[in-house]
Amino acid sequence: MFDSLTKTFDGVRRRFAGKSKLTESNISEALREVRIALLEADVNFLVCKDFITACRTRALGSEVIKGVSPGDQFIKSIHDTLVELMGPEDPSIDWQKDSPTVVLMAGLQGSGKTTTCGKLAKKFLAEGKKPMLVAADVQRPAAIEQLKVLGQQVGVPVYAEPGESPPVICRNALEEAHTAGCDVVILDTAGRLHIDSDLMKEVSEIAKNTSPHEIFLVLDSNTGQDAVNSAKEFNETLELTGVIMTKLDSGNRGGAALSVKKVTGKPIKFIGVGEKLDNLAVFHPSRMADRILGMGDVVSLVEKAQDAIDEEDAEKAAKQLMAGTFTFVDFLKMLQMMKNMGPMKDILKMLPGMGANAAALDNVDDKEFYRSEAIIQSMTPHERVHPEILNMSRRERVARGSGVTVEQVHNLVRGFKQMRNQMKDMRKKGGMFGKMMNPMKALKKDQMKEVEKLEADGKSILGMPEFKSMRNSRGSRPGGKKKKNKRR
Ligand SMILES: Nc1nc2c(ncn2[C@@H]2O[C@H](COP(=O)(O)OP(=O)(O)O)[C@@H](O)[C@H]2O)c(=O)[nH]1
Ligand SMILES: [Mg+2]
Repeated sequence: MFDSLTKTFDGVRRRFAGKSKLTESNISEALREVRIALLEADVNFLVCKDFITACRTRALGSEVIKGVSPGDQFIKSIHDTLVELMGPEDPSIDWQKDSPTVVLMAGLQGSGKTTTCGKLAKKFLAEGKKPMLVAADVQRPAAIEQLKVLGQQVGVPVYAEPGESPPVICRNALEEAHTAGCDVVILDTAGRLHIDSDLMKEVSEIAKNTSPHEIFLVLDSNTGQDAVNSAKEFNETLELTGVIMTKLDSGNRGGAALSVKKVTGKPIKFIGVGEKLDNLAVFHPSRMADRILGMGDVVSLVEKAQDAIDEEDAEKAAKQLMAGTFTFVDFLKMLQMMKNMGPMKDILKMLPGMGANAAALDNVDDKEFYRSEAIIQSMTPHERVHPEILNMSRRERVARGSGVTVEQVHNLVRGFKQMRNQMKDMRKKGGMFGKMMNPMKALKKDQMKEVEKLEADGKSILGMPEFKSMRNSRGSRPGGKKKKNKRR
């Protein structure tokens, strides 16, 4: 959906590689690119203008956070501005206690009204409500049939009265709902290809006859500016209570999702993410912003990492790992830091590109971490620092002490040694360890290149970008720590 926007943001982030801080001029440059991308994604130009201004203010005013690079900081500003623009989150429904709750669905033809009626009925049913669907689109006989099929699939009654006018049908349906004991009535109205006065008259009359508690405008997110313009017109005629954006699973002009709240002042309540009946989701502005920025949940991951990991510890552990002086003492510390970040598979899922492998990630077992921890804790302090002395009888003792098999102790020691041996490789690629230690940093290939360049110039001692930015943020001199960690 947001492919081109996502690409731009990625490029903008790279653009900051090598810059030591956010300045008025590099922010302006980056924002110029963002503006073009937003307009191309069909974001309303007034919305775009305000957005850029808000981003600039936020980026300029953002505090320098230790260990966070200017590019990340800029993206975080964009993220927060996006959330502000699209939010707040509001999936509430004005449920009635004594009479059926009436939900009116309005929108252009083909926007997804009928489908969304079915989806809502399914959702409400699952929440313990008794929904009724009402076929108030009498323009096309097929429309009534379509709703009936959906009603059957969901298992809810569909009220239809062929030959009657929609406002009358809807009023009669409310009475029928009373009698049938239904507590939520969803009115599926007709749409035109374009807004015309007949359509508006009909839908306002339905509203007058039924006093809906919710009036949802259904918008096809692929129609970009048109969606926003029609939203404006519907909003002027009807007392909209919310918007449902459909087809967010397809197309690439997602700009409407960014503009509609600002233009109408009405929240996006739900989103349609497919043709199936359960492809309806609550709209989360923050998740949407993550998606637009194309970073999985990397923003929250960074926040999480910053809370959980003591940077000094992380830096020290990783330095030792690089220098080959990494011991089980450090390994234990690392396991504990990772544990603080939450379940491993949740962490991994947040990394860009990992979400798609969610099923595979379910096999990641946190017990493994606890087991490793127990094994290390059963080692003597001397063994932890000198793993090479772990002979068979020592391993047997450790196994007994930690309640595992000797085989499991072997595995841990083997894994630990492999990890040390793979250092050279990690040094080149940033590696998984780097990602754990400081996820966002390790993902930035451009920064890696830059570090490699520095190294080639003899200016950097550590191959992982996170140290560079950490060091920079502390103001220490590049190259000042060369060969500090000598082999013992
Ligand atoms: N991919 C996708 N298709 C959708 C979504 N919602 C509706 N559609 C499709 O859009 C078309 C028009 O939907 P319909 O409910 O008949 O629109 P209406 O004219 O407003 O009632 C149908 O082919 C639906 O299957 C969605 O969220 N994603
Ligand atoms: Mg329809």
